[in-house]
Amino acid sequence: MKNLLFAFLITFCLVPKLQAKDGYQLWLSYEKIEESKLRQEVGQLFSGIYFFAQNPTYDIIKEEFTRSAEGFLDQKANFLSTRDGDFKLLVGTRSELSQYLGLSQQAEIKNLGEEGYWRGPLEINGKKVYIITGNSPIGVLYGSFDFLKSIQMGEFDLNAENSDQPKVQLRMLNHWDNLDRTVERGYAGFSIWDWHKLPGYIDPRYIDYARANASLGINAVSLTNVNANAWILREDFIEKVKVLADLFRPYGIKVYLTARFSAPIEMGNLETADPLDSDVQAFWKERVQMIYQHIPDFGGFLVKANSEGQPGPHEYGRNHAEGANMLAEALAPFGGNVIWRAFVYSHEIDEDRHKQANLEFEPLDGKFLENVIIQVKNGAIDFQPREPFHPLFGAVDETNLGMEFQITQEYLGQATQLVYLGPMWEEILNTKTYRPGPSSTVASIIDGSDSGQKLTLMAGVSNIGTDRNWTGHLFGQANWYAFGKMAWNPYQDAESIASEWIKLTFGHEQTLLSSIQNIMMESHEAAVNYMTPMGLHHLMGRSHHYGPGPWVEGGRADWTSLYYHKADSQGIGFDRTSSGSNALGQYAPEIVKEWSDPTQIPEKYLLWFHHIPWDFQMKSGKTLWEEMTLHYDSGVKTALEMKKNWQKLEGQLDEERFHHVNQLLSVQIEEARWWRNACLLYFQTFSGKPFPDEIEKPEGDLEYYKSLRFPFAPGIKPNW
Ligand code: BDP
Repeated sequence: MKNLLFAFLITFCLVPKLQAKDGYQLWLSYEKIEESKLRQEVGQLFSGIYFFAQNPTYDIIKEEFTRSAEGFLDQKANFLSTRDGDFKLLVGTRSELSQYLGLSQQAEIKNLGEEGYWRGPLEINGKKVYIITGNSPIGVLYGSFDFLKSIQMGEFDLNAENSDQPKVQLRMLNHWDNLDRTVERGYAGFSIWDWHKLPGYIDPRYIDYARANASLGINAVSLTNVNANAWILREDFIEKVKVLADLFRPYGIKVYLTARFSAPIEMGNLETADPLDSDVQAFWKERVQMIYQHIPDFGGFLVKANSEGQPGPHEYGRNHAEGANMLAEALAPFGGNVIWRAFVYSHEIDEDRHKQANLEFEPLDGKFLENVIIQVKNGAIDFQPREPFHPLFGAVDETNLGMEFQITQEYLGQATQLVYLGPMWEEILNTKTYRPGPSSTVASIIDGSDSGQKLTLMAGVSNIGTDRNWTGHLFGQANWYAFGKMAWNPYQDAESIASEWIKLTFGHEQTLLSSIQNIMMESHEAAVNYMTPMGLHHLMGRSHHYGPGPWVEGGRADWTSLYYHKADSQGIGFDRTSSGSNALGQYAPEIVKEWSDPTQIPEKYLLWFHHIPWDFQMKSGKTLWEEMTLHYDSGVKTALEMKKNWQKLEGQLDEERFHHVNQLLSVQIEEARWWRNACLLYFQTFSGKPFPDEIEKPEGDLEYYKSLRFPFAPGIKPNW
C-alpha cells in the first residue's frame, strides 16, 4: 500500500512538477495567470465557449482550450452544446458566423485568405462576446493559438481587434532524418520518427510536435534527409508516412518526402533514371499515384540532385529543369509540388563554389514548371556563421525561389552554444537585392511581392530530436520559434520575436525579459566574432564541423579551409572581385560597385570578397591584423559577459533550466576561447605579427589544437 501511494505520488504529483520546467512544453506551457483582471476576463471567456461546427481541427482547439484553462486558471473550459447557452467565446469560420457579421466585416475577414484569422469583440443582440474566426478551420486554429499566446504573454485585450495572415505560402521544416533514426547535423538526440514502430504505434510526441508547429503557422514538413534513401518510397513505408500525415492534417500540416533521383534504378529495376526516359517517367507517375492513394493531400518531393554525390539528371546529360519538371509532371495532377534545391556544386568544375548555383540555374530561368520552386540557401557557400545573401535571389525573373535557412546549428555552436539566429535571418531578409520592385529586398522575393511568384516558400532545416527539450540546448527552441515567425512574416524583426519567446518561455517579468533578450541579441555577433569575423568562412573542423579547423587541407579542395581563407604572408581573404573569381559579378551592379571597393564594402563581408594585406588600414584606423585579433577577442568577451548576465538570474527562474543553460554557457566560453586561440595562433603563422596588448593572449599550442579529433561528434556517422 505504502509503495502504491508512493508510486501515485511520483506519477501524479512529483513528476508533472518536475517535468514542467524541463523544456518539453516549449512555448506552450500556459502558466498560471497572476494578474486578477486578466484572470477574470479569461475565466469568463472560458466559461462559455461555443463552436459552430464539429471537425478534427476544432477538436484540437478544444483540447488546447482545455489544457490552457487548466494551466492559466486551474479551471475547466466549458463548452456549450447549443448556441442558446450563455456563450462568451464564439469560435467558427466566417461562413459559420456569417449571420452575426456585418457585410464589411465579412469582406475584411475574407481578404485574409485561407489561413488568415480575425479575433476580437462583437455585439450580438446587445450582448458583448468575443469571437475567433477565419476563412477555414485552420485559420481559426491559428487565431486560437494567437489568442492563447496573447494571454500567456499577459497582453490580451478583450476590446482589441487582431487579425493576421501569412505572407509566405509554404512554411516548412526540413528534417534531415535518416530512416535508422540518426539525424544528419542533428544535435538533439535521434529522429523523432520511429519508423520501426510505425504505423502501429503513435508516439505522443508526434502530436506535441504538430501542436508546436501549428502554433507558429508552420504548415509543411519534409520528414527525411535530403541525402535521401529511396526506401521511404516503398509502399510499406508510405503506410507509415500516412499515419503521420493523418495526424498532422487537422493541424494544417502537409507532409513532403525527399525523393532520391536514382530510385527508378534502386527500386524500379530500371537501368536508368534519365528524366526523359518514358519508363522512368512511368515509374514516378505510378509511385506518385500510390502515394496519393494513401495520402490524398501529400505535399510533394524535396530533392537534392547532383550535389555532394547525390544522383541527379546530369548523369544523363539533362539539366535541373528537365529533372525537376519530370517529377513535377507526375505530381501536378494531384496538386503536389517539387522543391528542388539550388545547393549544387561540383568539385570537377574549376569554378569558385560560390558561383556554381547561379551558373547552373540562371540559364534555366523560365524553364521550370509552375509547381516547381527552387529552394536556395541563404548564402552561396553553406550556412556559414555569416554569409552575404545568395546571388540567385535577384538574378532570375521567371523562376519560383524559396529560402532555406538552417535552424540546426551545424556551423554555429551545434547544441552546446546559445546562438540566437533571428538577427542573422533578419539581416539576410532585409538585404537589398536591387532587383526592380517596390522594396527590392530578399524578403520581398520570398513572399512574392517583388517577384510576383505564386508559389512561395521558406524552409528551415530542423533542430528537433528526441532530447526531452526537443532541441538539445534550451535556447535552440528560440530558433525553431523564430524560424516559424519569420516564415509567417519575413518582415518581422528578430528582437520582438525574441521578446515573445522569452515571455512565453520564462514569463514576463521585466528584468528577466530584458536580461535574456540582451543575451540573445548579442549572441550571434559574438559567435561570428570568435569563429569567422570580417567575412572569413569555412574554417571549421573537417566533416563533423565541430570547433575550429582553419588548417584543414588535402582532399577535395572546396571542402578545405585553405580554399576559402587563402592566408599567406601578404594577407588573407578570397578575391571574388573581377580581379579574382568574380563571384561578386553575380550580384546587381549597385552591389558590385559598392562591394568591389575594399574601403566601401561593409567590413563584415570584407574577407569574403577581398584578399587584403595584413597592414590594410580599417575604418577604425587599426590594421587588418589588429582588427581581426580584436574581433576574435571581443567574441570571447561577449561569451563571458553572456554567462555573467545569465548568472545574475539565479533564483529568478527555476533551477532546472537555470543550471542547464549555465553549464552550457561555460562550455560555450571554452569553445569560444578554443576558436579564438586556434584561429589566431594559426593566422599568426602567416601574418608574423604580435598580438595587440588589449586582447587576452591566445593560449596553448597550435599543434595541440590541430591534433584534436572528434570521431563521435554528433550529427555525422562515426568516423574513426
Ligand atoms: C551541408 C551539410 C551536409 C548536408 C548539406 C546539404 O554539412 O551534411 O547534406 O549541407 O545541405 O551543410 O545538403
